[in-house]
This record gives sequence, structure tokens and C-alpha cells, in this order.
Amino acid sequence: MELIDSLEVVGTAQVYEHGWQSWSPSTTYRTSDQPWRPLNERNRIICYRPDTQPGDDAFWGEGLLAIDPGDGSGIRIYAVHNAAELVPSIKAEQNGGTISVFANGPVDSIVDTEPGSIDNALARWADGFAAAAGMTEIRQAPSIWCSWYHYFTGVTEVDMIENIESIDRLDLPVDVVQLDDGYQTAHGDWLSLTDRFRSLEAIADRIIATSRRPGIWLAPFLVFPDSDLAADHPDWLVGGATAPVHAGHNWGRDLYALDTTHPGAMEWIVEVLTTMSQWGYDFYKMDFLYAAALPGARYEDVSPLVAYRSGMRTIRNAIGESYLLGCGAPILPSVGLVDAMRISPDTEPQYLPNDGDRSQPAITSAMLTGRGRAFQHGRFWVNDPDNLIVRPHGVHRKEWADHVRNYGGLRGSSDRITDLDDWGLAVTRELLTESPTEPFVPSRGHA
Ligand code: 9PG
Repeated sequence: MELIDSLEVVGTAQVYEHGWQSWSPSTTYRTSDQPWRPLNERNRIICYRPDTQPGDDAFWGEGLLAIDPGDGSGIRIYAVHNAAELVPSIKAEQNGGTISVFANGPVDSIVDTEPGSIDNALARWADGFAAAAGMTEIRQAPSIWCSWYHYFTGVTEVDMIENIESIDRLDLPVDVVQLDDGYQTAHGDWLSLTDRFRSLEAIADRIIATSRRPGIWLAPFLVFPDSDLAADHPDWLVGGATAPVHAGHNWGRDLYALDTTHPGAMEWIVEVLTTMSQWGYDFYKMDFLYAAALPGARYEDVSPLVAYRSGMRTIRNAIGESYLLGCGAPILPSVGLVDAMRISPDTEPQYLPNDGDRSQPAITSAMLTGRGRAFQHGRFWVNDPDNLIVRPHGVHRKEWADHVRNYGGLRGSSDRITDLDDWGLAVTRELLTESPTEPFVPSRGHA
């Protein structure tokens, strides 16, 4: 890494770290704080930037880091100018009253002397970054109901029908009913259904019959090693048939990544999406997108980010005007490619992450990074803070609902509707009625 700046700081100095992808912790620290780092290798690959190894003795941003030296001399922002091909890592190391800043590629250095906090400066920076990335229009998100946070991978067609009927009976302001992970036999085999499902087309028909729109989840760039896709087309994997790249571990398996530069692989994804679109699906939650940006050998010799972005463009062309929500996605390289983006780790009914790692599902994980990336809302896309969970379960549902109210642009519900009490139904109704698109103004809603 090369030294790019060095500045004097005082005791009240703060440093903002921007993480790589949707689930990577992103927040502002006091210089005496220990930044959040992966607690194990598995989390590092799935939720952080797999090809970097930041220590916890220095601050570290992926393509973006900001410093408030605390002396009124202005907020320093170090940021990649264009994230289409390469996103440098930026490190800030403190030694006494001096912070030295290093980067491993070209970044802009900006001094913002307007009044306000780091968040205000980041919002101003984001306006310029979005314009340079060709962002013109923020598309208002539909309100959604999502199967994940009650049913997880055990969801069935019967569960979907039950909730479609409940939503309709209660006349909830849900525009899109979105089936999440659990319908497919294996990642990669997106048109093969588990025995809990008879027909994705029949579900879409049921949703459309209630004057709502069908939505669906896919992890288009992940492949299960035990899928038909991996067996039939091992040459479609990043790393190739003999040395497929490790794309993380989840669902009890090691995972592979799809090579988005391979024409056969992309023809398959287009076929899947065209088929789903013909059935009526017009809202797509595209998840675990980081997989397409992993380093590794590909059919075409291009940078991982060029491969990622071409895969995303193929998806956009296949789904046309359908609404596209990114998730588990490299953040800065995705500006201009999606309508909405999950900008934080998963929420959960639980308050703290199981293993203490702030990339892992929990209300606290989602709130930390949801606040840290609030400035992106209405500038890069519509921020998705993750779904409401307001079932009667404890004291934290009010805190989570307040977060969604303050920070949410995409509003979703993910409870089994019949579980909701009067308060839960009222909050669901209230929050799903709006889908704010106006740029987030820091200071508003801050705790
Ligand atoms: C479906 C889910 C839901 C959810 C997504 C994503 O670190 N992890 O192990 C990890 C696992 C799952 C996960 C996020 C992180 O959730 O965000 O809304 O769609 O996939 O499998």
C-alpha cells in the first residue's frame, strides 16, 4: 500500500469505514474503538471482502474511508472515483496524534469543509459518485411481503397461499408477495422444485388474482457442488472444472461461483429469468451477488468486477423493467445496476448475532450498518434496511420497527400474517403504506 495522506488529529477524531458488500459492517468509530472484523474465515468470505485481510490495529475501508480529524479543519474523504473495474482498499493507521492513510490503488482525496458530520460529507460525496456512475433516476420500491424471516428454507407452497390469502383478507398494503430461498432443489437448478412446491407459476397466478405482483429470490451466481448444474457444466464455474473457487460455506455446504463471462452460464441464467418473467414474476431479490466478483480464472480474462458487472447487466436485460433488489452485493460497483439494495446484514428475531460478529444476522447488526449506509438512500438506489419483524416476541420489535421507519426506502413485512397482534398489524400497515425515495438527510432519525 502507498501512503496517500497524513493528518494531525485530536481526541474527538472519528473514522468511517465502508465495508465491501451488503453484509459487511460499515460505521463510524472513535479512534480508540476496535473496528468490527470477521471472527472466522467462513464469515470473512461470505460477509466481508474475501481477498483482503485487514487487521484490527488499523481502520480499513473498501473503496471508501472518511476521517473527521476533530479540529474543525474539514472531513477528509478517500474514495474510489469509478468502481467499475477496481476498488482499492484504504487503510488509516494512528500513531499518537497522527493518522497515516494508505491505499493500494488510485483514490480521490477530498476535504469537505461544509458544516456537518461525517454522514453529511458522505451524502455530498455520494451525490457526486452517483452522478459519475450515470445514476439518473431513483425508482420507487413496491412494498413487499417476504417469506424468509418466518419460514426460512422450510417454506412451502401452502405457506405462500396462506399468507397471500391473509394479506388479501386484511387488505394489507402489500404490492409484491416475494417467495424467498427454499423452493429450489439446489442453487444453480433454479427451475427444479423441492417436493414442498408444485408450481411457481400457480403461486404467481394466486398472487396476481389478488391484484398483487409476484416476487422471487435467487442467488444467481452461487452454485451448489451437488447441483445438476455443477455436474453437467463444471466449466461454468469460476476457477474452472478442475479448481473451482471456494465461494463460501452456507446451507451446510461449500459453495461455488458461476462464471458470468461464460456464454453458456449466462444463457442458462437468461433462460431461468425469462421463464420466471413469463410466469409473471416482476420483482427479483438477487442475493449472494458477491460470488460473481470473486478473484479466480474465468472463461474471459477480465477483472472480477468487470465480470460481475457484465453478469448484472445480463440479468437486467433478461428481466427488463422488473424491479431489481440486490443483496449480498459489492456496494460501490453496483451503483447504477440495481433499483434497490440491501445495505446491511440480515435482521432476525434475535437482538445480538449468535457468534458476536456484526456481519451476522441480528437486529443490532442490521441497525449498525443500516445507519452507516443511510446516506446511500435516494442517491445510489433505494436502501433496503431488511424486512419488518413485528410478531409478538419481546421488547425489541419496537426498536426494529423504528429503524425501518427512520431508514427504510424499501418496506417489507416478513411475519406469518396470522401471528400478528393488533400492534404488529398496525405497524405493518403503517410502514408498508409508504416507500420513501427522497435522499436521506443525515441528522434525521439519528438516535
Ligand atoms: C436466504 C437469505 C435471505 C436473506 C439474505 C440472505 O452470513 N451468512 O451466513 C448469511 C446467511 C444468509 C443471509 C445472509 C448472511 O441471508 O440476506 O434476506 O434471503 O439469504 O438464504
